[in-house]
Amino acid sequence: MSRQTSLTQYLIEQQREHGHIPQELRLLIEIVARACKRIAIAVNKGALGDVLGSAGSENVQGEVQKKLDIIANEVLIEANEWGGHLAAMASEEMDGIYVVPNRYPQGEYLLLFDPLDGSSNIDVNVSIGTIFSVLRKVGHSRGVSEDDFLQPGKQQAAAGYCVYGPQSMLVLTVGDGVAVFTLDRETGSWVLTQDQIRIPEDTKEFAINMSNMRHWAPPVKRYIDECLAGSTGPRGKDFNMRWIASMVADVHRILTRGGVFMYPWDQREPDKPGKLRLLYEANPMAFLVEQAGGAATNGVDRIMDLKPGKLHERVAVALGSKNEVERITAYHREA
Ligand code: FBP
Ligand code: AFP
Repeated sequence: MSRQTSLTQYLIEQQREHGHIPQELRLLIEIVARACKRIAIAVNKGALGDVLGSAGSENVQGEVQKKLDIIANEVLIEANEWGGHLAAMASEEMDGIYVVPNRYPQGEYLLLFDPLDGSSNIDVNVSIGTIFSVLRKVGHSRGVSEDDFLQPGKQQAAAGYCVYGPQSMLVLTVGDGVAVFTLDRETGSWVLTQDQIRIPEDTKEFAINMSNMRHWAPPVKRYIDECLAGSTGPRGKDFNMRWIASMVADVHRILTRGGVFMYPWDQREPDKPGKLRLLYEANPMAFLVEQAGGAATNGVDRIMDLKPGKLHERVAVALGSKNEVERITAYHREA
């Protein structure tokens, strides 16, 4: 039997041989991965663990919280607060930042997460996930504030997601390509199953919520119209469409076989740049996609160059196969 590489081994090699990550970051990622394992177990139990359905509360963006949103948020906080590697955490499900309590040592890192992405899929047994991003606290000021989190995505030290689907998988970048780990339920280990994954530069597959078509801006409409025109249209090829409505699952497909994912601005809420959150969703996914050779923009600018103005900032997203994202971006610039 060939020897398997565990997440721990992979991270130790990244630390020791490649010098990519300090020990504190390695330990922090291991704790996040352990928390994701607990969330995976809760997701798998479903109704048997009484984790389905609404919690009867709303988050800061006015969205109804599911029980699993709250459970996953608590699991991530509990697992990470005592480790000594973090100064604070921020979550899509919490109004403000969560500063590591005084009873624990404070570290230099900041952890951001969407504890349970794809909430509308929880109760229908479709893939959902956890997305996370790690920043280093810059400057040596004592204490930590929301401002410390407002860094552009290009400053991320690590990012990843865990997808809870037919298999639970952890997809990670520490800035040295993208590695995929599959949860071995018998041994409880994250096992490396793919490394240095690459997104093909061209694709014939797009993912967008087509029911919003009439609300899109002209460049997005133009791009999708051209895809839909098929082999006799300007693109000269037939496109396929996929929309899982879990960003984690849609991005996972794109990392696996290419494609483009879009959640654009729409005219119903003209003052809102998009639906997805820059710090918890767009930045970590952009880091992964770029590390796999793809691209990620808000239609005009590279997502990871954007300077966040606030914690729960939203952003339009176009990411995936490089040549398609460049085409979408060019259409926006021409407009
Ligand atoms: P949540 O954070 O509320 O789960 O919203 C994010 C998300 O579920 C993405 O994962 C997904 O791509 C998108 O919303 C689906 O949106 P829609 O329901 O408009 O298709
Ligand atoms: P398979 O039997 O080849 O899996 O096809 C059935 C199916 O996957 C079904 O489950 C889906 O609803 C449908 O095909 C998807 O079809 P498109 O690929 O045309 O979207």
